[in-house]
Order: sequence, then structure tokens, then C-alpha cells
Amino acid sequence: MKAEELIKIEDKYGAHNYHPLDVILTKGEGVWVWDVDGNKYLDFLAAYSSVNQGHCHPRIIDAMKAQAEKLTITSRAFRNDQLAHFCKEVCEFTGMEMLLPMNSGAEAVETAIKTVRKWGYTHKNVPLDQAEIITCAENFHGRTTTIVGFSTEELYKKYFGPYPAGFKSVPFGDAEALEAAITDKTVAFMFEPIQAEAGVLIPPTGYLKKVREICTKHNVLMVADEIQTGLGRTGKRFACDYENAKPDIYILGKAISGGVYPVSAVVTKRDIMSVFTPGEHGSTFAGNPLACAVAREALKILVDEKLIENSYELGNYFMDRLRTIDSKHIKEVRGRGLLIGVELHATAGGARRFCEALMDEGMLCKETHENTIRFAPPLVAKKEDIDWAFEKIEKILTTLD
Ligand code: IF1
Repeated sequence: MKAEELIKIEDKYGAHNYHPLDVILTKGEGVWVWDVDGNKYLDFLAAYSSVNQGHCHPRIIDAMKAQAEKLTITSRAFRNDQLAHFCKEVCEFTGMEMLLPMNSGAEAVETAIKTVRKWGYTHKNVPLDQAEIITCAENFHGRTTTIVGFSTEELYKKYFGPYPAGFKSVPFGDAEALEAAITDKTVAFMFEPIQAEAGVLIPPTGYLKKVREICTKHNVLMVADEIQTGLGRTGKRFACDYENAKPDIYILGKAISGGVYPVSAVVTKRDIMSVFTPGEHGSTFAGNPLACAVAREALKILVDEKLIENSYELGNYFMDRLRTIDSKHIKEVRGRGLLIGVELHATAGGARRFCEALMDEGMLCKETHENTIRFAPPLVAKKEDIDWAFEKIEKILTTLD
């Protein structure tokens, strides 16, 4: 079927909750994807940082096929022989003690919210149903009704209320505002160590360390949403590692399965995770053997192929090169590892037209918040891929008016 026809049908029968670039992909391998007309593109979005291991990594696909032929799902009514390994391996990788598996990122965020609330009632004597969670302005943690309720972005939340109580907002990067917002009822501070959706915003140096100190001082749980920034995306295992600030809870998703299957998780210390008793939380699909087998292989690849180190080195190399571009449109290049934002001036006419022009050059990326182009290639990218992309980016940023 022709691309135009597919677009027509999708627009007729599919909800219009996205505004995708009109490229219809049908195949992927490593950093490359192909459209239905046979055109090849370098994928510099990596499905919002989920295919960090590259598209259709043969080891992940083999693990998936092998497990699919054996056993796919048992539900948690019974045990399966993959879950134990998955929990142990992720705990060892993160330096944590216990894991609760879920499917989507938003579900893991919801799980973390339930965890810290129950912890507050059982470990901190917060009066029942009065727990407060502090979040950041311009956060992005997902799309459930609870999560959009504490979003500060009108597009994500308006018309979807009423919203649950129990959330407070402070400016991102402002440790004093966080400390001032804490009360006896505060159970947690939940944040992204780099705000990706908000435009790849990196907090001031020392912020993460201060957050750690403040949370410890006030007996408030530090909950890092590393769904996007974790597992090597920013050039370290976790974005929090840049300041050796270890949170009490990591929320993980996306690349934990290499983007091959929806897998997410909350990982934390034993005394915190121990708040859950049987029946209080769960999901039909969470922790199924297919998910666990895929995620186990994806995690091993990050280590075996040194993708975290690669992200660090190539990210710095890429940012150095981007900073040499002499374009009237560029306001700032910022990022960590291979999570990079190029913010354009308000006069540039929005980032989307640059993404569209890059698509015509054979490169896929996505604007975020109007004026920022985000570059987040799979972490298996090589220097030559970055150089290839750089030529295109430089061309577009210096030739478009
Ligand atoms: C969409 C952005 C990326 C996330 C963090 C939780 C979730 C996400 C830090 C929820 C999801 C996605 C979802 C995607 C767009 C996207 C995104 F542009 F909105 F910000 F990646 F950059 N925490 N991020 O980034 O995870 O439930 O989606 O598995 O279309 O909504 P999910």
C-alpha cells in the first residue's frame, strides 16, 4: 500500500492524539530505519530513548524468539523462571535491593506514588490520606489522570480533571524551593534528573547532591524518574550519577527492554519496597517471562557492548561539534551523553520545520517544546554515524532562512 493511502486510513480510523512526521517506517536495524518506499533514515530519536540498544538488536530478538516459543505469560498468580533473574540482575545493576515490575513508564510512576504514600503512612506517621509528594514544574512523568494532574503543561492536563490531591510543585533546579515546600506530611520528592520533555533542561551543578541532602535531612524519599535518562542515555548508568546522588527509588522503563517490549520497574531498598503486601498492587502483564527474558538480554547488551561509555564519549564529541555550527538560529547546545537539545531562537520559526528538513536529508528527530530539537540516537551509534548526522544538521541549520 502507498504511503499516502496509509496516512489517509490511519487518520480516518486512528485517534488524532499525535502529530507525527509523515514517514511510514517498516524496518529497522541498529541506528537505521527504512520507510515503505525504501528510503533509509538515521534514527536520532530512538523511540524517545527506548531503543538504546539499536533497532532489532539480534541478541534481543533471539532471546525474545526463544522465550516466545517456550512460555510467554503466566500472570503473577503463578511464578515463572525468568522473573527471579530479572529482579536480581536489575537490582545488581542499579545497586538496589528489590524490584517491582510493571509495563509502561506511567505505570511505574504510579507504582512509585503508591510506594511512597504507603511508606509515609507506615514509616513516617503521616495522617492517613494526607501524604504530600513534591514534584517539579514542567515535569513529564506520563499520561495517566493522576500524573497529568500534577503536570504544569496545559496541553497535557486541561479537560482531564478532576485531579487527585496530594501533589505540590516547585521550580526545577531550585533546591531552596524544595526545602521550603517540605512539611511533616511530605513523603517524597519525585523528579527527572534532566527534564527531557521540557527541552533537555540540565539542573545547576550541585542540585542533585543538595536534593539528596535535603531529602535525607527531612526523611523524605528521593524518587528519580530515570525512565528516559537512565541506563546509559546520558553517558552514565543514571543521570543522578553525575553528582553521585543516589536516590531512594529509581523509576525505570523504555530502554530496560531495549524498546522491544513494554517493560518498566520500580527499584528501591528493602525496607521501602517491603510496604507492599499481596493483593495491594499488580498488573496482568507485569513480570511476564517474555518481558523478563527480553529485558535481561537488553541489560546485558548495555554492559557487554559498553554502550554507556560510548554514550558518554560520543555525546561529548557530538556536542563539541554542534557548538561549532555558525547558525543565526542556534541559541544553545546542551545535553549529557547522547541526550542532546539544540535550542533555537524564538525567531527561528519553531524547531519542527528543521526536523522536517532533516527528514528530507535522511535523518529523523523530533522537536520538543516548540524551539528545541532533540537528538537522542540509539547508543550503538558510531562516530561515523554522528559525523554523517552532523553534516546534515550543519547544512540545515546554516541554509534554512
Ligand atoms: C508520549 C516526551 C519523551 C518520560 C519520563 C515517564 C514517562 C516518560 C521521564 C512515561 C515518557 C515519552 C512518552 C511519549 C513522549 C515521551 C517523551 F517528549 F514527552 F517527553 F520521551 F521525551 N517519565 N516519555 O519521558 O512513560 O508511560 O510513555 O512508557 O508520546 O507520551 P510511558
